[in-house]
Amino acid sequence: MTTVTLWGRASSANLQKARWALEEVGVAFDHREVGGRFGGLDTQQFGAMNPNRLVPVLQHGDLTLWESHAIVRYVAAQFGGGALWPEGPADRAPIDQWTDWTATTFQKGWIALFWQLVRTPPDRHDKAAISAALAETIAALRIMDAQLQQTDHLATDAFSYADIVAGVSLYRLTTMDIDLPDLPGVAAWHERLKSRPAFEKTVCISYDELRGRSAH
Ligand SMILES: N[C@@H](CCC(=O)N[C@@H](CS)C(=O)NCC(=O)O)C(=O)O
Repeated sequence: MTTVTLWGRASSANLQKARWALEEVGVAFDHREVGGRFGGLDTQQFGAMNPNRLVPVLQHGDLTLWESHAIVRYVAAQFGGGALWPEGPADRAPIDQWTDWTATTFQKGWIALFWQLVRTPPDRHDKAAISAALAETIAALRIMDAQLQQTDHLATDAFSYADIVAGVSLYRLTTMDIDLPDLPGVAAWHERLKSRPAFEKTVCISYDELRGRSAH
């Protein structure tokens, strides 16, 4: 069988999406930790794989792929057998919709919040930026909550790759020092995701190594 190699440190939220998807579909893969404290993104070899010098990168045979959502979609299409991304256009569309929304809207707030609260050293915390990012995150979570009060998972009742790309936020959002409003739909979804071994294994990971590391 053609080898699958996943490049990127386990503490990266974007790497976690790819790793979670690979674990869900049960394909064997070689995980090489690079980036952050591991370094290795400035080599010629890595630059040839991803000119952005960011993780994750996935290799499968002759294919080398970067951008976490494209990787997750490839894993779903290649190995998922319809489990993470069904075949029909109308079934796929809401999954793609929530995934694009995560990329363009949800992530903007929650990742900014994580950078402000965890990755920026406390003496450089910007209170205005923190409250703006928190407000943006809560506004997005309320949109998700309204949906999740109607469906068991983000796009439909069934688990899909949209749950992966958005769900990697949950461990961090619930362990950072922030006050979130009551979001019963999101809370029930979080409980459902916690029952998936791949979520526990790939997402519920300490991010202590990132504290105060605003450089990369
Ligand atoms: N849009 C890209 C963003 C990738 C990205 O920002 N990766 C970060 C980690 S989450 C990275 O490689 N940072 C440099 C490092 O870890 O050293 C994706 O979704 O894959």
